[in-house]
Amino acid sequence: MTPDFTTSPEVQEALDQSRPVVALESTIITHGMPYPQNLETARLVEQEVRQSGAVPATVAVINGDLCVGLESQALEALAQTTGVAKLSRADLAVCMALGGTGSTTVSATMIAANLAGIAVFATGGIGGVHRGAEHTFDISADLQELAQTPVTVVCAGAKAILDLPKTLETLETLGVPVIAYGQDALPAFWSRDSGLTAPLRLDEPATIAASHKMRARLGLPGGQLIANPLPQTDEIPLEILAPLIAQAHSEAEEQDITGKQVTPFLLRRIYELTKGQSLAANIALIRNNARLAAQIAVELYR
Ligand code: PSU
Ligand code: MN
Repeated sequence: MTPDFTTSPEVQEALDQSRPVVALESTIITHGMPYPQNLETARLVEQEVRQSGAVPATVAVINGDLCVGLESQALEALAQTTGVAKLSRADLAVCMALGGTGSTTVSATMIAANLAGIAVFATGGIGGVHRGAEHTFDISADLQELAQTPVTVVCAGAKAILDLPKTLETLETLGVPVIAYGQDALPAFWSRDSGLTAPLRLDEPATIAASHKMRARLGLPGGQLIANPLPQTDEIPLEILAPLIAQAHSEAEEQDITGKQVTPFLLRRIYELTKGQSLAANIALIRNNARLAAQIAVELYR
């Protein structure tokens, strides 16, 4: 049985020629940012990957097709469509079987990347253990995926809307290496320092690539999580964010926001409460992650 996915001509050519490719997710486009900044950012991110010597492969399900690499028009249509499904491991196959359209979260993008033979993936922030998870059991499927799918995921740390200590503990239990890039502290998405020390630190794309290969040689099934601090000029210090995050959380609770809606709701409220500053930081960090992911992919093929 052939794997059920479609690669764009550009991505297929790169894979055929063993040239570096970086997978990109699409939930950040449909659920993480407003239009038109989402489309502009998606294009800038693809450009960053190209400028650093790799080919970008944005992943989404379009009319039942699992697309690895989106052509410009498909990307534009996805960015403008509202009410698109947000797909994780659990609902990817149902969406495809019904011929539906959906954006892929970190978990579903990792599945697609692995199917296509893409080893590196850049995103903004991963999902994790939500605050209050001891009551809600809200733990992102992204964590399980990192435990079982061998893709190196570059993010800016976990979002400060999550419970970061519980997220780290869970990743340790699952055997996922959490590697801060170029510093000891675990970055927290909009801030460079979460106040927690990352379990691991690497300073070079080459060593990140080497440890990716070493995991494969050991037969370890899961991926690596690279936490790349955003550029200093774009960061929002935790002291400023903390009260806004607390406010967004109590609003989510009051309004009974649950399940898949939680993350998009919190991101949208923080965007509003920071008067757009969180979006500027989000754009800067995803571009920064795309560059590092491309550098790692280049090293993997060297
Ligand atoms: N980071 C962002 N915006 C997003 C996400 C991450 O800046 O929209 C998405 C990612 O696709 C991630 C998902 O996989 O949120 C996690 O959702 P949940 O917490 O429902 O598992
Ligand atoms: Mn959740």
